[in-house]
Amino acid sequence: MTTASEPRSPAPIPPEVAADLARLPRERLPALLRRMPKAELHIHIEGSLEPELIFDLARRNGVALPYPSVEALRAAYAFTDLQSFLDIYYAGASVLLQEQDFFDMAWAYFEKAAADNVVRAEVFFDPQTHTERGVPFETVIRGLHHACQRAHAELGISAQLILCFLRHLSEEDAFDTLEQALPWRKYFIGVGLDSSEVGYPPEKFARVFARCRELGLQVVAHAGEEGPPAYISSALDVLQVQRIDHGVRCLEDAALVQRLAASRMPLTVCPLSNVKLKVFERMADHNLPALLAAGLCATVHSDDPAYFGGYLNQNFIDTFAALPQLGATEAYTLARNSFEASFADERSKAVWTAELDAVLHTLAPSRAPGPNPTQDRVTP
Ligand code: ES4
Ligand code: ZN
Repeated sequence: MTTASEPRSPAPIPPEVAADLARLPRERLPALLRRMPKAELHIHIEGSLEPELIFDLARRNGVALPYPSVEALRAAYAFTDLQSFLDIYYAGASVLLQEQDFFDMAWAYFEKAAADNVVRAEVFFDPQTHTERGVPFETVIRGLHHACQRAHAELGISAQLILCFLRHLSEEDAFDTLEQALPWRKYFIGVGLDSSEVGYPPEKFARVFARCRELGLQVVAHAGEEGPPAYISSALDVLQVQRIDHGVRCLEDAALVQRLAASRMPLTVCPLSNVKLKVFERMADHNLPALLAAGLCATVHSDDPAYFGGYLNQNFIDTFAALPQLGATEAYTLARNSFEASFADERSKAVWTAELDAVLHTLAPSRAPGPNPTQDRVTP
């Protein structure tokens, strides 16, 4: 049996892959980033709601918006911290009322994900944002599930849902949400913890997460985005999570870094989000290179792409453009880490890894021809 404390190592990079990585010229790095198959493990589906769709749904549902136009709404996306974003994010979600609305939102996301070569998506949703407004849980999950099914059938994306509890609400409220979700147990693979972090430590949700683990659900939690490294430690110790969402503040605690690296605990890092919410002032200040250099299983994701300036490929492109320490080996490692960190079955992971290796091989210039015996032969 595997335990969380058992040391684990990353799969080594095979020599043929290492040779392709070494030959890839820097100018082909953007093509590699775009064309790599990858897993999206940190996307809030409500954060994929584009202003145009917010306005369409408001019109369709007769909801009044406090902004006169798409442009005015977009202009309000100037955040100073996590809370300033969440206020606008929850307001945007208020246009979602019918099952079709949830389907339309998720389908629009999956079309974008397919264009970014996402082969696996583990999608967060926030039921309490909707049930609090009187939208039945069933309406939310039916619409999202239908979009996941269609994403698999029509786009070849393996898509699953993860239910997030809002940490600014009570544990009792989370238990109540879990109760409403259980008839739909087959429609989601796990639970997460999101919303305002500072002042709402993981300990608050110890009992509901214990219940979720008993039910066989996968468990993840946001920690160490704005909150201190101690929140990462308690997400591990108290909630016994299998991934940390964000986790970038772990570098403030060397012993924690050791622990995360030794256990290959994934950190689902969202670079554009971190810059927009001022976790880092500029992309050039992001600690992703340091996380990778420390041997951590970091991955790159998009968080709330409609609000933070781009989807998955944009996160990769902007991050690598601003951080010259990141090259082809880091790109490959991030894609591999995304499969390793996903909750998909091992067979699917092996298929995606082989596809990744094939994309890299196509982009790497072919080897210089070796000595050819027929050419060396002296013809009379
Ligand atoms: C979130 Cl960036 C972020 N952090 C915490 N909770 C969230 N919910 C949606 N986006
Ligand atoms: Zn998030």
